[in-house]
Amino acid sequence: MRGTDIADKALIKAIVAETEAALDAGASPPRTLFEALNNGNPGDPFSGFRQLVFGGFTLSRNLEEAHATRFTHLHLRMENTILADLPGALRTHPASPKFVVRDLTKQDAAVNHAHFHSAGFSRKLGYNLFCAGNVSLTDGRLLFIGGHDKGGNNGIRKLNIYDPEYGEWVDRVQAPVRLDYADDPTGTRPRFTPNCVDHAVEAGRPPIIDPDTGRCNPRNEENTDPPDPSDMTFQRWYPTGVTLPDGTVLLIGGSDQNSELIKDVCEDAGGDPVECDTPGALKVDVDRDEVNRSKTRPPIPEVYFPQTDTTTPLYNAQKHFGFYPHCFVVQTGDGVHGWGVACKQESALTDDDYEGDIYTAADGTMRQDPETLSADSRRGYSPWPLTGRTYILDVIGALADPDHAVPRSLQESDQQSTNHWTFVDTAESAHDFGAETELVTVGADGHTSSHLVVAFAGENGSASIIEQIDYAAATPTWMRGQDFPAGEEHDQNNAVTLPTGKIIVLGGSDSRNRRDRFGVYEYDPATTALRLVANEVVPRFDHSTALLLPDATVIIMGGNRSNLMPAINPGVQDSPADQDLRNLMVPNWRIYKPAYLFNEDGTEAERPEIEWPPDAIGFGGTFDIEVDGDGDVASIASCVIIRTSPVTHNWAWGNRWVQLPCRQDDDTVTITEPTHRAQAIAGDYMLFVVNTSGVPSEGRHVRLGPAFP
Ligand SMILES: [Cu+2]
Repeated sequence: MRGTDIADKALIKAIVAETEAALDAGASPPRTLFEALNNGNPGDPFSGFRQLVFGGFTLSRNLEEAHATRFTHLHLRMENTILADLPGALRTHPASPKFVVRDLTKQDAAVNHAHFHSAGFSRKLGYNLFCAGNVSLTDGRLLFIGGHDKGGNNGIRKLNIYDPEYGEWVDRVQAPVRLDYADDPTGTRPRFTPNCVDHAVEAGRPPIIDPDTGRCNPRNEENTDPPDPSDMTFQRWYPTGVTLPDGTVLLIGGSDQNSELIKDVCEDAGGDPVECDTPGALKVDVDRDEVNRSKTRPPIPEVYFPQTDTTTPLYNAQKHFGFYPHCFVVQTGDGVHGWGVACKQESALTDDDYEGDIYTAADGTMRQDPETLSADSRRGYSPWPLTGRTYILDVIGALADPDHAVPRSLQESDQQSTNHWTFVDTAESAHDFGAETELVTVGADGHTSSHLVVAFAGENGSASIIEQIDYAAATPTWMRGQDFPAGEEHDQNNAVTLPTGKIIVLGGSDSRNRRDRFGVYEYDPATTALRLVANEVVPRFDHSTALLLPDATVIIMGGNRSNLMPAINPGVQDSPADQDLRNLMVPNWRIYKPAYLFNEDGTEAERPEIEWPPDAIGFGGTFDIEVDGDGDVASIASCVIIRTSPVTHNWAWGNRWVQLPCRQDDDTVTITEPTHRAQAIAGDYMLFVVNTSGVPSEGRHVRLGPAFP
């Protein structure tokens, strides 16, 4: 959630106007909107905008970096959580379409502005979804798992749900710090607020008020993440969600931090270090060692039940994963209960590491051993090395155990806390922060003939290798595909499975050497060959997103905004002139049109057309569609359904490609529905047919269900 989601827009406008006036007057103004909004008195926790909105905690600079540019005013009308109507939102200026970011003007932005709608706080969202888990439920609603409400690795317990049918977020309790802000946006009233007291009375506990400010103490999680019945037991940032064949959702992994352990670092007016409770002391930083030591990874999975809006932990199925463990529902048997969840990226901790005081899972006050941390630290916010070790979790078995919700700590050697996982194989790399995608093929006999998961490079391990595994094989084993070329190391990339079953990999970076990746690659899981098919011009890595659109093109969006303009001198700190150039950055989307949309002479290929698709399809039967087009164009070679689900952080969460058996009789194509609920998870899908020349139709929406047998 950006400040504009929850703050008084008039206040931001005033600050921006002041900044622009200062720029016009040739003064030395704050360089960025971020600075303009944060130039309050550092000794006064409520003098800056950031403190007002986020309760005194900082967010990382590059995520908020935006300049008071010509786009600012258009921006201000919009919340950070938006709904875009396609294709209007993709429209470019008809008289002068532009393809270079720095040429764009306010007029270009105005062409499609009306097709973007605020969908954040004004639609009842009350929490920060920054790096939450993202999945679609079987009824088409979107589930956002956890998120972030401060700095560091702090997670939240919230499960926020967006209902596209009503265009609204499901009711959740409002945070006392947000209520404080709404009462007094500028923090100028006498320093007392009733919100903490009211909330505490409701919850039957003493109010938690910051003695210095008289406001709700923003470091206390009761004030930033107040309890809701749907909450997870554990706070999570970067957790994974997996929608299961029965419509429930597995919640796993993620990060948290005990912010009450964080100590401020203060100086006096002369710049000398002093205790922070000294009169006149200025807060200059926080104690970084304490911050690192307070980072945790909840090893306990949970299950969310949408029908009751409740969650239960699985203390009997613990495993220590990284950020966003990549997990997929796989079939393990023939019956309705014959499925499990395959997860990779187990941490490299050993049994010895679990002894002592790494964490006490039972009460949630987990704390990393400082020696383990310093020895294994790879990067500031994700300090554990990860592995390619891959397991399948029997969720039904874990839930059936009456002890599953009884708190207990994780000990690797304690069978009671680590049950229900079956080891599969070890991939060479963990492929964390590498793209990963899955392809299921249903055979003519209704059985799964292959269930491929393909992993594209990533951070822990080699940043060049592609690996794939077939969960339909008798003994699923990771095997190597073609590597990315030398000098093209990849992480933070995006992968999109096309209707043809080939995978487009684009964006990404070599984050170890800070080099952006511009190649667009096509990977064929049938041959494991990789080839370069296009070159991008806009760098996209962390937080970028790529998604298949219904017209069978690929949209690529976002990315850390300070990187939308390439570094002028890679590896060198920006000069003021470079910074000015980078300040021209604007958020932009681009479309990749795969070669199947064109004939060899560059003209547009004629495409088969699906007519009369059903609204809903089920399991175990067949359904008919009509296909329009002449001759070869309408000769259908394959039929696929692709689940539509959120995409973020190099991962197409449950965005599953499923090829179904189909046969053609003139214009009618009869398609066999999936047999098992683990072959295709219930929910919204795009239905495509691909002709014998490899040209796909446009996708048509079908709803697969019901989730429950
Ligand atoms: Cu993130």
